[in-house]
Formats: sequence, C-alpha cells, structure tokens
Amino acid sequence: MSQDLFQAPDYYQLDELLSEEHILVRDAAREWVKREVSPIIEDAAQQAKFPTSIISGLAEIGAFGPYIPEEYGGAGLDQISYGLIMQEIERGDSGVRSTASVQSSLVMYPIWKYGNEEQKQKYLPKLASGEYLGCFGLTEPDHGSNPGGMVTNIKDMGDHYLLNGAKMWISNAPFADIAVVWAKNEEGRIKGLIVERGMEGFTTPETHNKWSLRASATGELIFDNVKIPKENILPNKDGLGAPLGCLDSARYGIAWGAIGAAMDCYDTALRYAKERIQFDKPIAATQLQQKKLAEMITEITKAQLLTWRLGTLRNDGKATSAQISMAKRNNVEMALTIAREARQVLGAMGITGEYSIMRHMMNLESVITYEGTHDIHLLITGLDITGLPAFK
Ligand code: TGC
Ligand code: FAD
Repeated sequence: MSQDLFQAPDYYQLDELLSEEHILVRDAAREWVKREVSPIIEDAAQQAKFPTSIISGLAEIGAFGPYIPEEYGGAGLDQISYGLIMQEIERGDSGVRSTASVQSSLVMYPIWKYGNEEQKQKYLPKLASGEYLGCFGLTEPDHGSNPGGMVTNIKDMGDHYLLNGAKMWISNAPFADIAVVWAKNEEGRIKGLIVERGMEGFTTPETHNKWSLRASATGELIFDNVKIPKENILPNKDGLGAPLGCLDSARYGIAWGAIGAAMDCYDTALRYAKERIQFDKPIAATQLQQKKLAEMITEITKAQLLTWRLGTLRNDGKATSAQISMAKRNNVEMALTIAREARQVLGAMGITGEYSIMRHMMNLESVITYEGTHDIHLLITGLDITGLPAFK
C-alpha cells in the first residue's frame, strides 16, 4: 500500500464530546495503526496470513480488554475509549479489529463476567498481554443465525465432562491458545467452557480460500471426546443469554469499528478526487463525485453521533441489546456502501492494493454477516418495536 496519509474527518466537531483521556487513547491507537499496521496489512491480506508481529502492539495500545479492570491486566477504560480503539484498528483493517474484538469481548468478557476468581486470575492477565490468544465457538455448520439449536454437547462423567461436536467459522481458531466454547449439557442447557489447545481430541483446522478478512485466520473447532476438567466450566451464567451477552459487547465494538473503515475509504476517495485530473479539472470539481463525497461524510457523521450516544448509554449501563443491534446494522451497511462508492471514485486504481478501499469492501462483507447478519439485526429491531418475534 502507498503511504498512509489518513486524516480523520470530524465534520461536527465531535472531538468536543470526548474527554482528554478518550483523545489520548484514540490518538495512540491511530498512530500505532499508521506505524505498525498500514505498512504490512496489504501484504498480509494478499498472502492470507494473520500478521502475528502486531500482537504485542495490540496489547500495548489496550486493545485486549480495554474495559476489563486493571487488576486483571485490562486497561480499565470506559466504553467510549473501547469504541475509539476499535474504530482506529478497523480504520487499518477489519481483520485486525476482529482479533481484538474476539479477544476482548468474546473471550475476556465471558471469563470476567461468568467465570470464577480462579479462572479470572489464570486467564485474563495472559489474554490482556497477548501471551494467550483466544477464540469464541458459538456458530456450528447447521446453526448460524439460530445458535440456540446447537448440537455440540457435554456429558457429565463424574470427575470431568466429555465434549463432542464442531464449531465453524471461528476467528482466531487456527492459532488460539484457548477457546470459549458453548455447548449443551444433558438437560439441553447451554454452558460456557474453556477448552485449551493440546487437550486430546481437540483440533482447529483452518478455513482457506476466503475473499474477505484475509488478514484474519478463520477455522473450525472439532471436539472428539475431549475431556474437559470441571474447573473449566464458566459457573456464573448459562443459557443462550450468556453467549448473546458477549455478543452485545462485540457488536458495540463493531459499530465503532465500521466507522473507522468508512472514514478510511472516504478520506482516500476525497484525496484522490482532488488530485485526479480528467477533462482538465480535478474529478472532485464534478457534481457527480461531490454527491458521492458529500453523502459519505453525511453518513459518517450520523453514524459517529449515533455511536457516541450509544457509548454514553453503555457507560451508564442503560444501552439495550436492540439499540446495539441498530448501531451495528446501520454502521456496517453505511461503511459497505461508502466502500463501494469510494472504490468507484478511484476508477481502475480502486481495484488495486495500492489503496485500502477494496480490502475494506471485501472485509465488510464478513462484518455484515458475522455477529448477527444484517437481516437478524433488522428482525431484532422489529421485535423490539412491535413485541412480535419474526424469526420463526
Ligand atoms: P431468544 O429466545 O430471543 O433469547 C434467548 C435468551 O437470550 C436472551 N437474549 C439476550 N441476552 C443478552 N444479550 C442479548 N443480545 C440477548 N438476546 C436475547 C433472552 O432474553 C433469552 O433469555 P432467557 O433467560 O429468557 O433464556 O433467542 P432466539 O433463539 O429466539 O434467538 C434470538 C436471536 C436470533 C436474536 C439470536 O439467536 C441471535 O442474535 N442470532 C444471531 C447469532 C449471532 O450473532 N452469532 C454470532 C456468532 S459469534 C461471531 O460471529 C463472532 S465474529 C467475531 C469477529 O471476528 O469479530
Ligand atoms: P445463516 O444463518 O444460514 O443465514 C443465511 C441467510 O439467511 C442470511 O442472509 C440470514 O440473514 C438469513 N436468515 C437466517 N435466519 C433468518 C430468519 N429467521 N429470517 C430471515 N432471514 C434469515 N461465529 C462464531 O461463533 N465465532 C466466530 O469467531 C466467528 N467468526 C466469523 C468470522 C467470519 C469471517 C465469518 C464469515 C463468520 C464468523 N462467525 C463466527 C459466524 C457468523 O456469526 C455466522 O456466519 C452468522 O451468524 C450467520 O450464520 P450463517 O453463516 O450460518 O448464515
């Protein structure tokens, strides 16, 4: 990729809504992305390799457990800082943000919220420092949008559980040290458990040939009579609400992250349009390109306001799951639309790896599918405003 010249748009002076700490955290993440992610990310995506060299940097900017208390190795930040970190990382690449989201909201969060003190002490500091990487196994080959139908199961064998089943489409699976896995017990109740790499019967084959999130590793989790020690069960919450609670936190981070991808596409397209001369004038001087750019900044600004407000609601413990769904759905669609428009502003150059836009566009095709598809989030809003579930 050519030099990272990113300048963040702030059309409504939203920085005035941020505290000094928010700006410090955001700027540190922004600088780190420019320095450590932008120079290597295109290559990593082209080669379909997760860039392991950035793991310690992610830990240093607080991307692993931003809101987890410091006593467990987290950064102890608020929800706005968490969101801003996700925004800046996804400005670099959605796949890198995925790794941070999974580690923070889908692995550290359930251990913090549903684990006992021993589990928190054993795993959280190592996850915060990046010594351990984790993954989250909810989706199965036959149960994606409907995780409540899962067939992965545990059987009580007295001194341990026996785990059988398979999970699919799992971010970080191929190299994760631990997996937070959701499985049904003999009564059909969903339980969370920590599966460690090296346990006999546990394998994590990689999923190849993706056109999206190529810098993030995706794989399966296969459990063939895996013996799970009883102390690896998360004791403090069960039922489908337990994994869905983790998803609230991750979906919130994605709502911010998508703004980052959109800002990068807009900024790239604006700069290109001002520099590219056709018919003896910059294409930015044409009404058609101005329409695209003006609509992009309008949608980014609306998403920034929506998401900032959601962050303040989360800081006050007042955000609902349905409000989070609305923001995830709106912002990812907004980012994808902007990526497609921005790609066109660059003409043929837009399809090359010289610019980040096409990579963002392809990444966002996963982001609009995972953590609840675009349709599912619409149905969650529909349920919230009518009281009538339309899933089944
Ligand atoms: P339903 O009957 O509505 O609910 C079952 C129980 O869960 C509770 N609940 C929630 N709790 C916390 N947070 C939420 N967001 C919740 N939504 C529901 C609910 O109150 C109930 O509790 P209880 O005590 O009464 O049992 O469940 P349903 O089976 O009808 O399904 C509802 C639906 C479709 C909304 C849900 O299944 C859903 O969200 N499906 C989408 C699945 C999904 O998002 N999968 C994501 C997998 S992980 C992933 O994609 C990671 S990608 C990471 C990356 O790389 O960044
Ligand atoms: P399906 O559920 O089969 O849906 C197919 C289509 O049907 C979609 O358009 C959907 O919107 C629509 N649909 C489904 N139900 C309804 C309905 N009731 N009404 C109307 N339309 C409906 N999962 C994890 O557990 N952990 C991970 O780390 C993880 N990482 C991922 C990484 C990547 C790159 C990808 C692509 C996925 C990842 N996932 C992960 C899985 C992801 O959460 C699922 O793909 C997603 O929840 C959708 O499930 P599905 O793909 O089985 O689609």
